[in-house]
Amino acid sequence: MAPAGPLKIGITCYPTYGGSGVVATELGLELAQRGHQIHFISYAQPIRLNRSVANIHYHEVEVSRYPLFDYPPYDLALATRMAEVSELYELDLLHVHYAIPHSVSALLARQMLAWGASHRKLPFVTTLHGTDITLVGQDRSYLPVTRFSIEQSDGVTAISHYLRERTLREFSIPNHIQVIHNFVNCELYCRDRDRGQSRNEYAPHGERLLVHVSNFRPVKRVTDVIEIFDRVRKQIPARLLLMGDGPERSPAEWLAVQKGIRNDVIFLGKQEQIAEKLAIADALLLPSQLESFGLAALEAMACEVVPIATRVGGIPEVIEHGDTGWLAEVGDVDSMAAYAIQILNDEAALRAMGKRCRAQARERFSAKRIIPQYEDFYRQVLERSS
Ligand code: GMT
Repeated sequence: MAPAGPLKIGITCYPTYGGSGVVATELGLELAQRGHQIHFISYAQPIRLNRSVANIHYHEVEVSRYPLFDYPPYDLALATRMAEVSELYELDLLHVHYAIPHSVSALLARQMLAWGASHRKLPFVTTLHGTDITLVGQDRSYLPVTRFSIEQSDGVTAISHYLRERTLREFSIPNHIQVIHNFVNCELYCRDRDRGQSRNEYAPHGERLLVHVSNFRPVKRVTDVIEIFDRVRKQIPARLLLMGDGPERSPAEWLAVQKGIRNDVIFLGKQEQIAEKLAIADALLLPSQLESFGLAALEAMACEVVPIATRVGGIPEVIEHGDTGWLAEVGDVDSMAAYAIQILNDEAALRAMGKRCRAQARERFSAKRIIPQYEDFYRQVLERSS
């Protein structure tokens, strides 16, 4: 029987700036607010866990360094800590975000506890986020172990229908995969000018403000962001804010210099409080090669910021072309610029679309709507495993 009241859940994720870590952390915070006991188990404190909150606990995974270990075995240290924390705090289940290597560690932890003196049951849920399937999982050196650990999971969720279909197709796994879309906290992500950074600081002469948020990996096509902005900038006074950092930042900076628009392109680096900056923008540029969901677009939409993105992966599940943003083919910077110019030139249409974006975020992707889906899913998993 699944426990009737609050659950004790261990959450593991990449604690740095990736979208999966953000989703895992926000999920933990939302669950804690609903009275569940949440135990984060990771090598560093998740970045958005920057305040002390009731019902949240953090357990750091220490990885021993030894001269023999050219590659310190984090996966094993994680499995050990998962088993230890589960036993000490009597966890009901583990929820791992991003299959590699977290679901392998969870599988080991489950085996260790089942084998141990207490014969404890420790079911685990794996949430697939994207590159764990679409890029990393396709690498032959990871594929068999990733497929195995997904198959062995007691429950599997995917953040979009696109990712679910692709996983079933390319991994040929027999599991049921439940789609639970990503969510946004609409109280935090909103167009609240008093709380936010002043728009004047970035757009002192009433320029339009465009924004991009990512980890600046090649899949994000950050140089396309600059190309789009350059075209927009030729037609209307505008400035561009870029949040995040990664390998494509330097090529993007150089392109902005070459185009002669360096002064209107502001690289802010990694930001902890992106809601405040999103809340002052007009449009978001997300010209990615692939997005299984596109959390940045959803967070922008909650702030009434119109997303202009590529028609790839799970993005069409989030943005309705022409109604709550604009979609174009990968690399079609001319079309994306044309959409931006059209909407930014029409204040009434921009604000009306912004309102529809927020309505869509609230109605389909709010934390209030999505978190109960996870709670139900946990209880189903616990029922099945009892
Ligand atoms: O690739 C990234 O942007 C990071 C990656 C992650 O797992 O940290 O993001 C994936 O998960 C996000 C949260 O669920 C999704 O919003 C992103 O679309 C997805 N990225 C890709 O599919 C490329």
